[in-house]
Amino acid sequence: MSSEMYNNAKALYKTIGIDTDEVLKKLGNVSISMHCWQGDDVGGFESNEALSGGIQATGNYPGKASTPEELMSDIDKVLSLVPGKHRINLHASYAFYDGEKVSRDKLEPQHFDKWIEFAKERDLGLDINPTLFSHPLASDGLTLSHPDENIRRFWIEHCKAIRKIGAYIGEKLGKTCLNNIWIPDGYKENPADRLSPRARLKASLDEIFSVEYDKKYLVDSVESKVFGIGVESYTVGSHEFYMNYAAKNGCMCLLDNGHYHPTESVADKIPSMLLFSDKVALHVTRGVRWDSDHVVAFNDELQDIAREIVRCDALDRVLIGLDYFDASINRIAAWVIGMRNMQKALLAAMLVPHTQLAELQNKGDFTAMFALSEEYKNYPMSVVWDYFCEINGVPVREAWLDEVRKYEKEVLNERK
Ligand code: RNT
Ligand code: ZN
Repeated sequence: MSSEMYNNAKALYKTIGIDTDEVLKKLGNVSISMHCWQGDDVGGFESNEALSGGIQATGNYPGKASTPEELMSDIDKVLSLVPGKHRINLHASYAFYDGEKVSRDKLEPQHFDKWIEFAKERDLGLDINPTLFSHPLASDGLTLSHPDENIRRFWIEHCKAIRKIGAYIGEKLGKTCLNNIWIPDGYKENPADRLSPRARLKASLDEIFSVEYDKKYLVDSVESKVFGIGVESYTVGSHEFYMNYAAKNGCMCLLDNGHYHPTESVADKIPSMLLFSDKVALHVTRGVRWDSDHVVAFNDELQDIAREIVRCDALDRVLIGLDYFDASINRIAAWVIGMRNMQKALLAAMLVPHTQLAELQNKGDFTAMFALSEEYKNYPMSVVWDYFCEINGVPVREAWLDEVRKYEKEVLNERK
């Protein structure tokens, strides 16, 4: 790409008070937590237990990673096509078992040493999630809220083990690890008692979080949901439940934008959350009808979320992670598309003079506020994006797709 194009765009943005060089520096510092589970349809390394817990990966595109080495190689491919330095989001089910069978409540830090090594070599951060699904003890759709004390205890011990592992990861990497708890618990039919399962979940969380870790190494979030497949009538861990829990107990809320009613806007929730908590975590995804986990597209919803983060000046207070799993297209491409879209949305948000628009709002000049917001949408953001890819040494525009096709031919198609 000619730097002339970039310089022209830079000059144009300067007329509305935006310094594109500064913007690119800022964008280069945003690290996104990339979910490892897009690579193998949330399979994990533990067993061949089918995916359960109200979530489903549909499709059977060839080339799925089925060993840790394959998954790591796929992640490397993705990272070579995405600008910037990022984080990898792991699930407990991606522990290295080395042939032995380790019960989830007995997982130890060393089961993640290979991931730590992987991250260290590449200067990446790591995040972690306990896995409370795809397991015989989660087969009736209840975990931390289970009325059976033994089952509930098993899952409490699992979450405790994962927090210990998260703190270890954070310390080893010298980068804070986010531990996010999501549970599938709920009922297909309207329950006779909505209170007791939530009381049990609350008691479980209290016990899990009773162990304190240095916040430099481990921070915690709790993720709500509105419904899942097979648990349509009642979700124990609802938004209100976790928002109150987080506010009272000093952990973070994690907002997954696929987990709300279709007309509810997660973008709109961000400023409210930020007024009451230091940080908020996100799972950025795309809901389509029953599925909350389609590949992230560059749509209005994504741009609204990015805009809110940027204009709240909260890039260091909003922990951005992706969460989707599509098995119907090349999985590497699915990852790259989502990561690059998230970055493009942040860039688009950074290329708008928010202070100027806010002043117009405060003056009551809604005509100008609206007119200018619409005009700014047509400024040459794509030129700035191309330049960003170029200076970060990753393929510009759709050139990344050829790399994925080559990898598919040479690597993915060779897999059984
Ligand atoms: C499920 C939640 C949860 C999972 C991952 C695999 O609805 O979004 O975050 O997608 O933990
Ligand atoms: Zn999620």
